[in-house]
Amino acid sequence: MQISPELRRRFAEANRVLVLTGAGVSAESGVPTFRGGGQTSIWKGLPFDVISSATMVERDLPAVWEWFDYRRNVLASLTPNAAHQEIARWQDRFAEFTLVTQNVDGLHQKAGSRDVVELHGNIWRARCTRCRFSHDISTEGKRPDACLECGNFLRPDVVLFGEMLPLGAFEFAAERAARCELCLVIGTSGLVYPAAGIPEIAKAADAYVCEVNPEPTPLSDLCDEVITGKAGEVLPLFRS
Ligand code: BV8
Repeated sequence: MQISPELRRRFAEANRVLVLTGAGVSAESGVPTFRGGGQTSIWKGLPFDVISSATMVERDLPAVWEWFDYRRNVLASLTPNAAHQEIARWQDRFAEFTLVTQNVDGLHQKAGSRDVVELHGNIWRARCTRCRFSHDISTEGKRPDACLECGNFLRPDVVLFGEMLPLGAFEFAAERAARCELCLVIGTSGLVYPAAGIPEIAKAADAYVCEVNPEPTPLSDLCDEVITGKAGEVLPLFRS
């Protein structure tokens, strides 16, 4: 498991860098991934992409809340790992640094990363199903039963399957991907779109694309370099 001299040179010389992360970057913090098995891939007999879907919000909002309350409880005691910390160190190292994440766990921000582009929202927020007012539910204790503004139902402020991404988030990430010189794809199975399209945009714009993952993904073939390993072990190697 090592970083090629080419990648080390590019990392040292780059002005514009984009990082795309997925659930794998939080795995070493103890956050179960979606597709690596683990106890979250099936919830009460429903595959996670069914419970985490737009139709379930209409069909059974209490079940959706039960799933997200469970996940918030799992996340509450977890902390950023070496991968989150290394990425946070890159924040001010480049003229233009863009961190795009598919994760909803907030661990990048906890590690000190700023201006994180959250393509799939954030589990520590709830939004009103009617007026879209956003509520912070990151503190301990009970979340509000209803919107504090208009009294309607709240839902997790997370993008579920079949739902549009937050307005402008993907467009901004795509614009940065089209300008970056180096794109690091860390801990994602590359299966969910439009997020998985970000490295494709970088590649089409002649960026050097590098994947960090213990196993191959559908994105591996488009990458200039694949580092097979865990993010928490690989990313500190960029330091030396
Ligand atoms: C959209 C939030 C436009 C909720 C998530 C039918 C109708 C509508 C859309 C579609 C459709 N059919 C297909 C689509 C598109 C769909 C999609 O892509 N489906 C896929 C599955 C085929 N996309 C959407 O629906 C998106 N919206 O397209 O809107 C639209 C709208 C309406 C109608 C038409 C079009 C919305 C997608 C967002 C869904 N929400 N999550 C929640 O969190 O519960 S997606 C979910 O998957 C998570 O957010 C997760 O982040 C994301 C991607 O997974 P990964 O992050 O990659 O995680 P995964 O577990 O898969 O992989 C982990 C990787 O880490 C592995 O490779 C593993 O090897 C590696 N790893 C493990 N340990 C480590 C490691 N790597 C490094 N270090 C380690 N230690």
